[in-house]
Amino acid sequence: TLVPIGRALLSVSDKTGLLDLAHVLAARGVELISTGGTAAALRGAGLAVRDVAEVTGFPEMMDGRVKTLHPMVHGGLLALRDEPSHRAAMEGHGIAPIDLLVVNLYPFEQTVAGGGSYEDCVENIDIGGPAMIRAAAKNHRFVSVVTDPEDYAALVAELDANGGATGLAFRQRLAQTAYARTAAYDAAVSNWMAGALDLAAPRRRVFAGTLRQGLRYGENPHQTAGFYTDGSDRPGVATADQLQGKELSYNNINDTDAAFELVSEFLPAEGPACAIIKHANPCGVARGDTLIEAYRRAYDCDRTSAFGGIVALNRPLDGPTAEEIAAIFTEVVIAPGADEAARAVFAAKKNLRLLVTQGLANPQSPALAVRQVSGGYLVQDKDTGFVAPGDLRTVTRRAPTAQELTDLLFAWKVAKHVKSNAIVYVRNGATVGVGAGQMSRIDSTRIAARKAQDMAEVLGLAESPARGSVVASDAFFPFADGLLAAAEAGATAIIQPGGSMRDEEVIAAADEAGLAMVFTGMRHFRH
Ligand code: 93A
Repeated sequence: TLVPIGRALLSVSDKTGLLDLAHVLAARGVELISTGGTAAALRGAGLAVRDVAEVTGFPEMMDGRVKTLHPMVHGGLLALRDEPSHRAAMEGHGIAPIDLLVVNLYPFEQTVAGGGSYEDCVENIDIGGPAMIRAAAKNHRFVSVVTDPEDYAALVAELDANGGATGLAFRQRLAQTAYARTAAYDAAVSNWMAGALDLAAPRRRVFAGTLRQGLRYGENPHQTAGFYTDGSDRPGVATADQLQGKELSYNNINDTDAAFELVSEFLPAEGPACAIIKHANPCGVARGDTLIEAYRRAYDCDRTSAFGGIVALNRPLDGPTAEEIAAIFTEVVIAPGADEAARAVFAAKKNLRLLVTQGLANPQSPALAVRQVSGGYLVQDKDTGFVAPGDLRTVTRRAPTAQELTDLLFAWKVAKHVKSNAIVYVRNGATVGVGAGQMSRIDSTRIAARKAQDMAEVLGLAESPARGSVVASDAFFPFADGLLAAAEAGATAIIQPGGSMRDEEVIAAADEAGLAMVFTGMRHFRH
């Protein structure tokens, strides 16, 4: 199954590593064929190369749209070398076999991410490249196809190990990678078009990513896992730079995403904010006059759970805050930057992972959310719902005070990021009790109140910080009991979607208890 490489076609947009590879091939006596830009680069390095135009007998035409789409190329890639009729066709038409194809595609994803015009994006849809990749991959019994500069070293190693030939298993691996690449490429094109055309409900969508890193294991050690990017270049865990620390785990990435998406709800201009996440739920979220104050207040909400947590900040990490965070065991810190002092503090904490993003995520920017079910995928618009003060409807006799209103909106933003059923107690711009992921709303309400009581005990407070707090509920209270439990815990105001059959009963109970309650008209389930 060893196939010696006699002839190679090189056609690459990303010229990284090209010359090194070409030198190795040339030294092995491989004949090189290339398209315009690639051929020019090779000639510039003193390598002998034949133009594809000479092989096809046609010039590259139509702005390069047609260069390699020709039987002299595709026949050389697709012919079965051991099939007499194929050999006869090759001989009859003067088609020489191509044993190695090295192609990477027009930078479509980068053009989209860089905000290219519609026409620019269209022009960057590569046609000839994917056609060759798919042809070569189909014929992997004879042809090696490399689609990523990262695989050049493996190719060279394979040639070294086999005296200039490749083995079948190696070619099969390359072919599998090749189809992953063309699938991801076409998915990027289709998704860009869906976005550019602003198609409403997701229909006939496709999802494919590009491997960013293999992971040591998945949610549990007996599960394998990998981390893929979707090419969209959004600020977030998939595009962040890891400045230091151990390799991110599957759970780290999941939690870091939750932390960063949540803290991104708080505009830096409105002041520092911090979110601490455990198991994808916030165990503390707070604003502060300074970043360190925001962190301390978030930490105080649930010091026990914050241990080994993920910390997200809405402003660049500074030295004092870094010092405070480093004082307890923290898995990951993610922030839109980190100054010199902060980096110096963390340098002493070798395991602590520090991720730096290019700005915050935009919670209103549309995206698709995909989840797997057995045998399929569930696809929906990401929850970009946003409630402005003007959207609120006061339904009780008493309207919230200015301070209550600020806290209600804060609590609402946090509740959006808590798994349902979500109940969030907030006082003065900091969570004081979070009830997450319970099967009944009343349980979440009770748990949140108990967490507030725990906070009082841990911090040695005279009373539960739920006294004088406000409460957000991610969906309506189906009965008055949840609301009454919140009132009993000391909450003075409530934000919830409304819309229950028993709204009147719930409103009456709120009035009875002297609470202020506002309806958002929008719910934030998160499962
Ligand atoms: O415009 S294309 O779709 N038509 C083609 O026939 C074709 N052949 C190769 N794009 C085509 N390519 C692409 O050109 C390759 O996939 C590669 O990305 C690029 C290399 O062009 P150059 O060698 O001129 O830099």
